[in-house]
Amino acid sequence: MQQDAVVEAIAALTRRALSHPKGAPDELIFTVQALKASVETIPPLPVTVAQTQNPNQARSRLAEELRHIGLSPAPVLSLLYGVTAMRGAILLDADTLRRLEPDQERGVRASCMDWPGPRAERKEHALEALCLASKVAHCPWIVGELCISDDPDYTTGYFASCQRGYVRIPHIKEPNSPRGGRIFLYRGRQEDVGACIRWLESRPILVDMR
Ligand code: PML
Ligand code: MG
Repeated sequence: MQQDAVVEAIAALTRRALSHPKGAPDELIFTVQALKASVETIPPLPVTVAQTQNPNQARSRLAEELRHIGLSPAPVLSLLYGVTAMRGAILLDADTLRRLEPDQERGVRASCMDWPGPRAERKEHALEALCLASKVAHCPWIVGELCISDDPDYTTGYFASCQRGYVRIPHIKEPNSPRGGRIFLYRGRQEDVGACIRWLESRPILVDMR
């Protein structure tokens, strides 16, 4: 039964990758691992929707969210709006503004999270992002996350943190823009960066979306 579910999940992911709006993939890589740690179940972040009508308003809203968590927006936003084509997120020290990813081309990929229940065949941007953002906000060293989708035709982004919840931000970029990426804001000791990255990449989390 579980084996059938693994086969079906890989088939569904393959179909999805082959019909991605960014075109045909160069390669598909799947990793199937037995879990070593127990799975933690967490609630999703509460969702609100900003009333932004265009990219300027969206950028101002992101700035406002950064100020709420005590950060100066300009350097964080210029980094976010400069990102294209990273597989993972930028891990940014919220206090020193130093980038902490060991490989800056790849970034840090939040992974190993899911929600129980059926899945649509095509990418469900908002649900998948809420699942990821809920895991990331739950990470002990992360104080906030900013996201612009790198899918050219998807123009809703978000800011997320435990304090502010999941704030959807419509019209964050112009349609057909290749721009997009994520920033995870880190607060902690330099010697804990490795533990934070392992937590984001491999701690198994279920987000109870019901
Ligand atoms: C939303 O609709 O709530 C934001 C979704 C962001 C999707 C990011 C991505 O493409 O991975
Ligand atoms: Mg993407």
